[in-house]
Amino acid sequence: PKEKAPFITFVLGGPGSGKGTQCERIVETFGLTHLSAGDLLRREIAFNTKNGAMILNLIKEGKIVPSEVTVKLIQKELESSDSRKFLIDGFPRTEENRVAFERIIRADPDVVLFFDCPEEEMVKRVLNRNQGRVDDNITTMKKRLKIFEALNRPVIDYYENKGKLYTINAVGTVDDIFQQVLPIFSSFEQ
Ligand code: UP5
Ligand code: MG
Repeated sequence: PKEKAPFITFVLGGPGSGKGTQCERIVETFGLTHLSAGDLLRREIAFNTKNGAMILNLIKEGKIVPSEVTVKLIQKELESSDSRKFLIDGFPRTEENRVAFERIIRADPDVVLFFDCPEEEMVKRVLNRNQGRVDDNITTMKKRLKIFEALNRPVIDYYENKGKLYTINAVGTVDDIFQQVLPIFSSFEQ
């Protein structure tokens, strides 16, 4: 008999909306395995793999890495993990990403979280982060916001129409925001 499909959550939201921060809280409380697409891509840059330089150039411009590359990195993590519950953070960013995931991984998300945050708040958070990310500067941040609005909105609308989207008001303290996230995962625990 075929193994039961994994429980997959996509975590969406603009740059600096708090995806990574909330994922850490979800991991602590519910034990899901966190896969950040951005972190997987930055790891390729750090290890100077064959796609590293190309990825760096795209991230500096806030542009989207080819779906094939990102999906393959996610696939490797899914397949090498013993976990059956995953948080996929910062992916899919485009309709093309979404379709590539469905084609290559042959799975659909069970839950899609959307951290809804005003642009001025996202800009403030990103510019205050100070962790040396090559894309945390005002010029790149403006590009990231533009690309988010243009390309991620259709993905959000797609999951809204499928009834899988949970929109979270991403303004407030980390705790306030997590209080909105808690009941979503509680409802999926048996
Ligand atoms: N912070 C968090 N919560 C806060 C709160 N409630 N109040 C005040 N401050 C709060 O948070 C950002 C900052 O805000 C942190 O300093 C945090 O302490 C503080 P974080 O949780 O890091 O937000 P997050 O949404 O994860 O922001 P991030 O910058 O990681 O989002 P992006 O979506 O921009 O970054 P990502 O790493 O996903 O992608 C980077 C780039 O990689 C993309 O621009 C793109 O070029 C490329 N990419 C692809 O091409 N394809 C992919 O599939 C994924 C990425
Ligand atoms: Mg992040």
